[in-house]
Amino acid sequence: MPEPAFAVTPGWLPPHPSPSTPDFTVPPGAVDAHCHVFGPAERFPYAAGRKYTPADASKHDLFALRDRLGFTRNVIVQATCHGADNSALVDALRTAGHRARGVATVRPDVSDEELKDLHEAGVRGVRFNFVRRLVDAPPTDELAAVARRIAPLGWHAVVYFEAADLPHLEDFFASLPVPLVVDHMGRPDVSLPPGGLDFKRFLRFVEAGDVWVKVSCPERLSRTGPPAVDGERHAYRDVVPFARTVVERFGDRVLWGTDWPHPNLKSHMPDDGLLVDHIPHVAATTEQQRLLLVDNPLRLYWPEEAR
Ligand code: 0GY
Repeated sequence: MPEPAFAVTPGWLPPHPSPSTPDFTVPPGAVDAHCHVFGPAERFPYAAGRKYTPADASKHDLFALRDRLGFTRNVIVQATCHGADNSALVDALRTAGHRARGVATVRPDVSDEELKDLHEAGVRGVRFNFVRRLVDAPPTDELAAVARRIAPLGWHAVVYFEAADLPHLEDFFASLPVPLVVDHMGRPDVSLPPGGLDFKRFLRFVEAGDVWVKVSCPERLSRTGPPAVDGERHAYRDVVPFARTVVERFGDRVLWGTDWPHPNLKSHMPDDGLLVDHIPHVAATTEQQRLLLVDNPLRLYWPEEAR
């Protein structure tokens, strides 16, 4: 085959080869409430219309990371590169049994039978992704139709959007008949003050509805990045005031996740151990940590076990 006449940039970086052991010990029963499985492509091909191609990231590697970081359970979230084919997700859920729940992508014409199968596999929500670099979002009336289908199952909608899009989406979100879970704090611009108008608007939105927030992905939001000094384990410090504000105001509606294997990250591949050491900076008390990592995800994903 002739060499291409241009440099081919891979659409992926592989996950960190050897995440460090965190200093912070997560409480017993902790849930990593935002992570993914990808492929393997030869068994679970990526969607034809995807906007990036990730490195394969298997269920076995995810469960090994769970154990290494001290977590007990996972919430596995369907990412755009698998489109609305939830086979890799369902396969991982079936292997994990009660130790994982899932968030799927479905179309409005999904059959009752398919929804029942997804529920039995452990799916408890759908994801609506509005991030333009990732997906051409379906029209909101289609998404509203999906929400009406899943409401009777007691599921929720995980929503992923950029901060600048919240003003256009807020009325639509308020009209949905299901609880909402916002990915990555609605992606605030952390170079702006946490007390500024944009983040205040986000906090008002959370305050007003049945809205939960993942205080996740400092590695995507940070402008300062991981520590420049070797051995320094307090990373992504510019994100802390935002996450801390959310945890302090909405302690019983926050979740945390690694986002492993960190799809579509082009800047650097985070050390998952360092991400865990970020947690006590955003949830400072043991009570906040227990809510964030155990009680809240159990209420949403394992309500039969929640206290
Ligand atoms: C994340 C973040 C990203 C990717 C996706 O569905 C996806 O492809 O959500 C991103 O690129 O910001 O939560 O996985």
